[in-house]
Amino acid sequence: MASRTELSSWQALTQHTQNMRTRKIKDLFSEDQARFDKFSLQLPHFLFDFSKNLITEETKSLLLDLAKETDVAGWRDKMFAGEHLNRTEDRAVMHVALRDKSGAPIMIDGKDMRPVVEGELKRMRALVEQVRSGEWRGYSDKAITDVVSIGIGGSNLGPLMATEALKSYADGRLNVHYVSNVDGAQIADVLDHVDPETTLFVIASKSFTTPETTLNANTARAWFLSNGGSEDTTSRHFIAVSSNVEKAVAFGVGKDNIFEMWDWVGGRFSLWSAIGLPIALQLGFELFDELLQGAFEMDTHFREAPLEANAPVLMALLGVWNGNFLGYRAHALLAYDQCLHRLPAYMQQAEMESNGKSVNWAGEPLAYPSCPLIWGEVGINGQHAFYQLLHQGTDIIPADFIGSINSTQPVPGHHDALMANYFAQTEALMKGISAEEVRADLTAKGVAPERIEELVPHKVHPGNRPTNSLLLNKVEAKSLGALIALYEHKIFVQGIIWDVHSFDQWGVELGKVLAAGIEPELAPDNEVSGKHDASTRHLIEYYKKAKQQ
Ligand code: G6Q
Repeated sequence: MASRTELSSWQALTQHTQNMRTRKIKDLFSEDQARFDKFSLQLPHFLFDFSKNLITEETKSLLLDLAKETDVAGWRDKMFAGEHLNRTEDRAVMHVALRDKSGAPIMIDGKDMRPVVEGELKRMRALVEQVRSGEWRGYSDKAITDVVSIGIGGSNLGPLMATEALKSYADGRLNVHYVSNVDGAQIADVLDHVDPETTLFVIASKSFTTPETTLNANTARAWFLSNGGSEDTTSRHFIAVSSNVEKAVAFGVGKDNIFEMWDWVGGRFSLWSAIGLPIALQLGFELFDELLQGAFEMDTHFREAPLEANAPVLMALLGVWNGNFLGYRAHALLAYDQCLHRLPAYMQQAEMESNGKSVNWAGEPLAYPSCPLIWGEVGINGQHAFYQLLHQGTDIIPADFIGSINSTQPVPGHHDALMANYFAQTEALMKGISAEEVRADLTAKGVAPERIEELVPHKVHPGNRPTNSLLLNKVEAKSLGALIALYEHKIFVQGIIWDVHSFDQWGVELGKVLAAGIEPELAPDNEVSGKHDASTRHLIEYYKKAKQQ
């Protein structure tokens, strides 16, 4: 297949970039009073404004040509039809099936999976109700008060992000804690704050072979057994979510306590499955179901809206425009809502693990960059930290600004103060401050002319820095579901355009095996392998020696 760079739409965009490089976004606004209407979309739970990008109607039309030439719509339909788009692992990519409320059959590998998916949701509901109502009892017949979710990566980031985002809706019936790091400090801290008699552990691991999770799960079980628990009562305190039932049983979780997930759900797309149990336990099943409902609404939009009014498609194309044609190699996610404080970490994984690839479907090196560096923070904190670089640094970093009209926890005077910054920053990043404006300002302040000339270059803000604004009505289960699904589909579309396999993660698999080889070498009596490079060998030896002193 021809490289993407040989497509006529790609070449037309390359050509078009030459004209656009000299343009200023702020001038595009002065030239077209209808710009906001042309470049924004009203979606069920939020407004998506992309007018502060360096684009014209011609840019949009050329980008849509690229989407058509790469057959984004055709590939989208193949994903929804259950084709094996995860080619290197030979699997379907069907996280959308987990939230499909249409009632239609969900065909995967020739089988209707709807009864299976709904059956598992039913089991989740039953468990959540039992635990939250107090019917589920611990070994000393007390009701559960705390849930400790043990899992890492895709089995942690989604549920953690969502429980943080929605915690203002929790009734406080259960406290949910997360353990992901193999650093014992994390599990030790959590175990210090829970009571073995009233704690339910959820071991979340699709493979059930992830060393970090296995070690944490073993530590949790040992702690349980040495604090009043027994083998006979383990089933009241340990449940598992996995596609590897055999391994979960071998660990000691009873079959009835194992919730299934399937190989057609990628880890980073799995919060909609039983991996989302901690979310449901904290919020109740109804709210978890609303999360699914919100995602389903976005799935429907992605499937049905024409490409020119399709939010995930447009968002993906804007990312391609900024990254591949304008050459901006990083993208920031800035959440102006405290409850979304884990969203950047979640999206870092979703985007970079999916599209951080350097060969195409045919296995050939890409002739263009794929996923940019994705990073971010809670916006207002970032303003007092790294926004300096966003405004005046040598790199231009496009950003998504995510804010809400209504706060989940209104405190008089706070929300408008927060949102004033949300609005101000995108305006400032676009407009910048010219030398003339700096001069006029300093002159009005009575600064001496020589001093003014000294200061001008330092106070100029070049502007022309692109941003998207996502304005939610409020962070609620449905809007959060829709927001996450928006990004999931953006990732899908970008993967198609970049011609990369978005649904495998061989770079993560490598990490899973490497440490296993080194760990035995850390034991005092064991040799450090001569196969290591000199740096790694010296570091290991230094560590071992220092530890023994
Ligand atoms: C996600 C990745 C990765 C995975 C973790 C945990 O897409 O594959 O982050 O989720 O490595 O894997 P397990 O769920 O198998 O423990």
